[in-house]
Amino acid sequence: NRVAAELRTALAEGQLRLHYQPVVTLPEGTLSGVEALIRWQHPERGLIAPGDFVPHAEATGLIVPVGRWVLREACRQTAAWHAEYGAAAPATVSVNVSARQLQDSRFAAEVAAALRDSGLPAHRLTVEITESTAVGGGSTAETLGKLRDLGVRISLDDFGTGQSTLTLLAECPVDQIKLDRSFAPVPGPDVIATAVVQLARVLGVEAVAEGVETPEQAEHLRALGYEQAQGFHFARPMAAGDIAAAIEARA
Ligand code: G
Ligand code: G
Ligand code: MN
Ligand code: NA
Repeated sequence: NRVAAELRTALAEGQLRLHYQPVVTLPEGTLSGVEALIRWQHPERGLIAPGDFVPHAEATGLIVPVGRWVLREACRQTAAWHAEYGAAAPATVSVNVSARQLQDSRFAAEVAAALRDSGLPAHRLTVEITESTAVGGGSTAETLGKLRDLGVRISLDDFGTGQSTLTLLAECPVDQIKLDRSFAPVPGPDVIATAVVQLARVLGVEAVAEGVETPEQAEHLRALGYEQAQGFHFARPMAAGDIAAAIEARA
């Protein structure tokens, strides 16, 4: 179809971009990592958000080459920040991956190649999966095991919204849980926010609160025990150059 053809052109002609949203520590607000988020700089339609093309890419299988580009670009950029800024650079980069990518038996080898070619140490890469990604079948479980063997970190995204997340945690060890942004509002359903941070502590994994938009939400989540957060209150997703400017402003 037309979108698929245009996406192939986008890949071939370099129209895809990555923006990076800071993840910060609570309560300090220090940069602890970034999440890479794809955009499409379309020649006629301007900057297109992932929600408007990632589903097409998934449906057509183009998410496999698109995701390969995302991974390589995120690793390259993060290695470059480390070369330039050392310890002031974001410690980790998180990359969202789709079920189709994890089902591809070549995925772990592609991750290994992206790390090797960029020089980024494996522990600086976090792969974000959702519940639906992780129960995708195929060689998914095997792939996740291979990624952990490489030393890549796994984060369970949008946590708290699914149906079988607890089963999943038992079967697939992760390094981080991201509380879905629907649980950030105060007053809100903080039974879930409380349970998730306690679960993370019991499992010995990091807990990140997402979608934090106000100082009240940040303080509330910190008081519950969240040690990291992400959201418009701290910073919006931004171009790589703006991340560099933010690092330089603090240095
Ligand atoms: O920026 P926005 O809120 O429109 O993002 C919508 C969704 O797109 C999010 O759930 C995010 O995880 C997903 N997304 C962003 N970048 C990527 C990417 O590089 N690959 C995949 N598979 N999903 C992405
Ligand atoms: O599904 P995932 O968690 O990967 O989605 C990340 C998306 O959430 C990004 O597209 C980002 O733009 C969006 N996002 C980040 N911070 C906030 C926030 O504080 N509020 C809202 N509503 N969306 C946010
Ligand atoms: Mn995510
Ligand atoms: Na999320």
